[in-house]
Amino acid sequence: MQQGTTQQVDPDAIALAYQAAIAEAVRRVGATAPNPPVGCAILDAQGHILAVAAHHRAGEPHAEALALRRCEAAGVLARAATAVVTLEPCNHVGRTPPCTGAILASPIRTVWIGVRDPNPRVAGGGAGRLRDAGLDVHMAAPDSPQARDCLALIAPFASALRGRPWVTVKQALDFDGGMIPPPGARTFTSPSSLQLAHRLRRATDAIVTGLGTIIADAPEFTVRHVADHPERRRVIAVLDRGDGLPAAWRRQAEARGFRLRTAPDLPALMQGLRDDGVLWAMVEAGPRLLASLRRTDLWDDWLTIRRQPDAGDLVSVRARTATTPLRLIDGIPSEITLEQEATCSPAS
Ligand code: AOF
Ligand code: ZN
Repeated sequence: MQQGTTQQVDPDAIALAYQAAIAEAVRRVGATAPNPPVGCAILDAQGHILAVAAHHRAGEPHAEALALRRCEAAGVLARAATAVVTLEPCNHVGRTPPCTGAILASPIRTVWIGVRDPNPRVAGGGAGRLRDAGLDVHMAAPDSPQARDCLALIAPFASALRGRPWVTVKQALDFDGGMIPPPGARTFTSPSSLQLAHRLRRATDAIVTGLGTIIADAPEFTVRHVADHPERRRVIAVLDRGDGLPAAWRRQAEARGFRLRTAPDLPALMQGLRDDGVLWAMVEAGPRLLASLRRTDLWDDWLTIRRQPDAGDLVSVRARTATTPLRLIDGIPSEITLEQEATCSPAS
């Protein structure tokens, strides 16, 4: 091996590096589509973190390339020994050069990978290429919390590759189970639930709704209660069997930076979202659309915000798998009910 003996870095240092890389990637969830959010930490031979970076948006440097650039800018590139990445480094020329090349051109000799890239254009290539070049390449243990979070980070990306975006339903209920806010009120949820709803909008690439909701509420669908990603252009997909989208509302939505898409049924709508490069879509709709969606397998998690009679809201999540990206969002309860126990293994 070029750098003499490979140093074994303390497992705690690797776990901390994963944590830092995951946290950095989480900050970019909702900004990277059609690319996945990816984070990378670079360590010295003692396991100290030299730099952490995440992919910002499609067309900009990948996490590994940016982390290496930060090492260089800080004058510590010569000390770079280990890279910890949430996703297998790419081995292809896409919008940017391959990260395997950038790693091989650096002093890094050990690479820890959270999860393999499900992208068929690059799958398997990165880890293999690094191994062939003599690097020490490790995968996070499939049952580790690191692997689970790294899988959660790319769950929407992997879902889109399989054919439709990741779909999270957000439903607000009054304490008696009703969905309609009291007269005169646009919403009946507390400030903390409103913040959560806007954090979810920030993390997702599209909002799915029905024509009935547009006509009844003329919703804005913007991110207001938390800071949004700069220059983010999201999709609003409206289930509309006719041609009923009010022209004025459409104009206003487009003026707010949204791309509008309509479809006559849910499968066509999902196909359209996939064509738009949407990774993660959130459903904010009325009882009719939610009832028909509930009967399909076109959703992944169902988040309920239930107002309590004595102030405060109760947030609960039903998910189809434990690797739901919701677990990465601040304010989501750590207790997530699984719809199907069989799919709860992070390796599945
Ligand atoms: C990212 N960011 O940090 C990593 C990715 O078209 P490109 O060149 O941006 O390549 C996108 C693909 O690269 C993406 O689909 C994924 O498979 C792989 N890894 N992508 O956007 C990153 N490491
Ligand atoms: Zn890359």
